[in-house]
Amino acid sequence: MNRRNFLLAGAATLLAGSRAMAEMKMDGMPGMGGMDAGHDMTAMPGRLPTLPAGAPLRDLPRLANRSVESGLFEATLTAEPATARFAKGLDTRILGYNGESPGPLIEVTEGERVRITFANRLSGEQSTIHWHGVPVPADQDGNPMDPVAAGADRTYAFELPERSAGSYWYHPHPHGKTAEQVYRGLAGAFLVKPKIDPIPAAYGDTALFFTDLRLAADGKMPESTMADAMNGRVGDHVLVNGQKNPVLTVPAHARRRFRLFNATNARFLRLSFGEAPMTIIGTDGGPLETAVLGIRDVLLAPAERMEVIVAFDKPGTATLRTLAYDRGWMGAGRPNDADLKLLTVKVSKTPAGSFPPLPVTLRPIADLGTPSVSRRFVFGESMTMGASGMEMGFLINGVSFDMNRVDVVSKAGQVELWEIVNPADMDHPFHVHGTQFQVVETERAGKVAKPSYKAWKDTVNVARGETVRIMLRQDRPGPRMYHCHILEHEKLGMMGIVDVKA
Ligand SMILES: [Cu+2]
Repeated sequence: MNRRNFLLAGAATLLAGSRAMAEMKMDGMPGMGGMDAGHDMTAMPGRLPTLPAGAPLRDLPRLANRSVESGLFEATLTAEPATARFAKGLDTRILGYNGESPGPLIEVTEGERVRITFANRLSGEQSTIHWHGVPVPADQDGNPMDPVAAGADRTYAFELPERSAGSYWYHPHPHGKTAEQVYRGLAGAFLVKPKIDPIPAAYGDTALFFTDLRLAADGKMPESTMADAMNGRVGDHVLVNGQKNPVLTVPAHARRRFRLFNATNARFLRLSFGEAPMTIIGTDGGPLETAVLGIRDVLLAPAERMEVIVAFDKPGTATLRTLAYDRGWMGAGRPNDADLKLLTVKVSKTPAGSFPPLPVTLRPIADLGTPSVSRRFVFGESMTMGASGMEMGFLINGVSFDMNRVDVVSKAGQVELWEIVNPADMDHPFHVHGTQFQVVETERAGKVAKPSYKAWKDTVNVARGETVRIMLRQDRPGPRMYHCHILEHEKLGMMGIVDVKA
């Protein structure tokens, strides 16, 4: 899919709100032949590889700190082709950080300085590292405008502010190649620990990093199809820490802390531990003010994170599984997203030691005050005939991303109200670089709903037909990206630049 062709193709046919028409057109269109190749399970019965399940849940490998200086974290991340074995007897070529996918977990503490040298050893492709959600200066944030050429190195350096503890992640963000580099394996967890953790250590601290793998019969990751371009690439296997449905064993009455990361390109994960209730303690930007108890399921759109405590009171098996969620799908081949078993928790009969209660308050979350500027961002989807057949475009305020265009000029320290409007056919998770925001309200069919708790977030799902209003403030100058985190939509234009002036 070539965005330039799309732009040259002339006036786009705006199809927002006319899904039926889109589906009709997709059916007999030239250039649509490969739409579901390698993806539709029913088309090739028994031929796609099965992945072994049931191994003990592994901890993510950790990125070692090579610095001897206290308060400094120093390491190298090398992006390079690697080989993984997901299915028995089949080697899969992937992209890894330091040979691993997911990449090594980075664990640092608020107040520390970070110096990570990125070595780009991808063949012939530029890349960057974007520190998703981490408060870093604009020129250290791996924007597409600051590419690292194949074969080159660059060092990212930043200092983690006090009270920046949270569950963040890192992934490439080069122009036009983000989606492919991520689905081929480049993504990792970035934990910023608080100096004093309000969550009792007895709860543990387990990262569950979700990725979405598609394997062809020969063990290769197939190229993306037209359906992937439209809907985002959804795989056939949702993996946890690179494993299919691994097993975690806990004692009876255990309380466990999980950090959930949706690092998939386009998979919406509505997650439940079944009978075991969840308590939400944190979101994208770190801890909530107070824990939210008695939660049965949570929706994590692509790029969102959440921290939860799960109570395992019943001996037996508790399964982390997906529940149905309709995120809007164009054309045929809508994947099954319900009842995928992601993690099996075996709860033994032997009771654990005691679990101290959660503190009543976790931390204060300040109000941002009254906004002095309001802005409106409207998502759009378009379809045009180009030289190579039908081409999709994804737009914000009617335009496709242009690296050389500033879409919004803002001012450091200014409180703004952003209204994100989605009249289109699919949900679009909206992400802003450089800051955390608070969701003010969500509007659907004239009905306004306030969020049930206050939280810092860097990604919010804007469901089709919805308007989401967020309040934010950028504290540091420089250009920042905002975009849909279905990475194929980002690639096809659903991104803009806000230039923050000092
Ligand atoms: Cu999108």
